[in-house]
Amino acid sequence: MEQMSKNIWWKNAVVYQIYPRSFQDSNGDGIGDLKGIITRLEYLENLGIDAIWLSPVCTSPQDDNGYDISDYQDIDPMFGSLEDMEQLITEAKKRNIRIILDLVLNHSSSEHRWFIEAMKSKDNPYHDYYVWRDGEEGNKPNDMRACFGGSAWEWVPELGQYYFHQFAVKQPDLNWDNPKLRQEIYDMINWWIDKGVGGFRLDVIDQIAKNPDLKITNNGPHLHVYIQELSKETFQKGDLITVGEAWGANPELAKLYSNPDGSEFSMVFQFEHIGLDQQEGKEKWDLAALDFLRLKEILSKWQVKLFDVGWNSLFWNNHDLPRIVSRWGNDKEYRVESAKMLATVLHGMQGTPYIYQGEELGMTNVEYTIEDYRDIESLNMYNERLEGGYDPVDIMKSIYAKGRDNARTPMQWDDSVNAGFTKGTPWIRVNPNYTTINAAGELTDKNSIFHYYKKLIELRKTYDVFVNGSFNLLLAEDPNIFAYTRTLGDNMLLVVANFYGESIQLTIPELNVEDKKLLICNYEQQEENKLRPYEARMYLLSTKSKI
Ligand code: TEU
Ligand code: CA
Repeated sequence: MEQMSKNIWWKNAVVYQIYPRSFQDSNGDGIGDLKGIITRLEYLENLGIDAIWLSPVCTSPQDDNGYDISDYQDIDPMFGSLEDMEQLITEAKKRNIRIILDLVLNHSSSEHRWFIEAMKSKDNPYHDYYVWRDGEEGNKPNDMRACFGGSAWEWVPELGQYYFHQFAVKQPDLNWDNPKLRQEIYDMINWWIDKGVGGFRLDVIDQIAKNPDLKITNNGPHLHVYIQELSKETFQKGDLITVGEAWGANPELAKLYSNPDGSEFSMVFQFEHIGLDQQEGKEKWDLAALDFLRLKEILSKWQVKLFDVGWNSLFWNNHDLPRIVSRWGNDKEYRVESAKMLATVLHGMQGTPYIYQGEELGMTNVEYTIEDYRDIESLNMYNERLEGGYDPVDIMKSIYAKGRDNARTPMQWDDSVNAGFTKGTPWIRVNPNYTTINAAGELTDKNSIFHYYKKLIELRKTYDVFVNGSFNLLLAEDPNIFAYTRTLGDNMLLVVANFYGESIQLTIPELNVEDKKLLICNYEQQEENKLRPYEARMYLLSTKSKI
C-alpha cells in the first residue's frame, strides 16, 4: 500500500479548478475561452499546480452554464474549437499540467440529438435513453422536486408521457439502466482519453442510478455496479485521475468510490462539511452560523476513516460554493490572514487539494442587485421564494451568503478595466474590489496569498508526511483552535490555527518540542503560546525529540 501510493502521481498532486467562462476572455465577447486559458498557463505553472479541472466546455445551450451538454464530442463555439482543446492539452503538457474534463453523465441537455430523437416517438431507438413515465396532464407520477425548483416531471403532450429531470427542465435525466446508452458514454470517454486528457471529474455521479418510482435519487441500488463497469471500460485504460461528485457520500461509500484497487475512481468530492452553516433539515439558503466543533469532527472523521483504505479530496471552494474567505474567514480587516489560515488547515490534511480559481488570491463574495445575477439556481429560488411570501431582503441575504455567482465573477488579473478579464462587456459583473485584489498585485508582493499557496504546494511536494502521514485531531473541544498532527515514521507535521478574530492562548505539549522547524506561518513574528487573529502555523518535528 505504502509502496503503491508512492507511485500514484495524483496522491501528491494539487488540482486547480477553472470555470472557463470566467477565467480569461481572448476575443472580447465577454466570455472566457480556451485560448484565454492557454495565455494563463504560465501563471498556473508558477503557482505549481499539477492538473486543471475545467468546468464543462462541450457544446451546450448554456441553460446551466455548460452542465447541460448537447454534444459531448465537440467544444462550444463560445469557448473555442476542438483544435483549441488539443492545443490546450499540448501546451499544458509542456508545463507538466494535465487537463481534467468535467463529464456530466447524469443528464444531457434537452437539445442533445438523443433527446430530440427520444421526443419523436415512444418507439424511437433513443427514447429509452431517458426516463419516462406514462400519465395524464396534471397528474404527475409523484411529487418529486427538481434541484433547481419545481417538479422533477415534465409533461410532453405529444407522447402522453412525463420525463424525469433532477435538475432544470432543460436537463433531462439519462437512463443508465439502458446498456446501449452506457456503451455510447464509454465510447465517448475513450475518445477523449485518446485525445490525451489527464482525467475526469464526474458531475453528480451518485445520482445516475436513480429510481424515481421509489423516489431514489442518489445511491441507487445499481450505482456501484454501473460505476465499476464505467471505470473498467474507460478510466482503467489510462493513468488518469478521476473524481466523482457525491453529495450523498459517507466514509463507507467513499471507500468503495476510492478503493485502492482502482475499481471505481481515484477519489470523490464529499460535502458533509459544506452543510454546516445551514439550518438542519432545510435548504442551503436557510442560513445558520458555522458549527465549528462539527467542522473539526467531520473533517477529522474523513481523514481517519479513509486512511490506507481510500483517498480524500480536499476543498473549500468550487463553482457552486461561496468564497471561503467570505464564508468562514473574514473578508474585511483580516482577509489576507484568514485566507491563509483556511489554506493552511486544508493543505495540511491528507488527500488531493483542489484550489478554485481566485481562491489563491483571496477573492471574495459579491453583493449585487438581482438584475446582475445570472445563475439559474439563484434566479429560480428568488422567484419561488418571492411567490412564497419571503421578504426580498432576506432572499438577497441568502444569495449574498450562498449564491453560486459568488464563485463565478471574473478572475481578477489586474487593476485595468474589467480586471484584465475581457476587453468587452463581461457576461457577469466583475467584483468591484478588483482594483485592490488582483493577481498582478499579488505576484509582486512576496507576502501575498498567492505566494502563500505557492509555498503550501511546494511543502506538499517536499515532505512525504503531507501525502502519507496519519491524522490526529488535537483540542477537539476547543471552540477557536483547529489543531492536528500528521505522523509518518519519525516525522510529525503539526498544524495549529486560530479560526477566529480574537487572540488566544495555546498550550499543547507538541509546541514545546525544542528542535521544531516552522514551515509556514501567516504572521512574520510568532509568540510561542499565543495565536493572533486567524494565525496559522505549520511545524515539522521529530517524534523522537523530548518535550
Ligand atoms: O452540482 C450538483 C448539485 O447537486 C448542485 O445542484 C448543488 O446542489 C448546488 O449547486 C449547490 O448549490 C453539479 C454541478 O457542480 C452544478 O454546477 C450543476 O448545476 C449541477 O451538478 C447540475 O449538473
Ligand atoms: Ca471569449
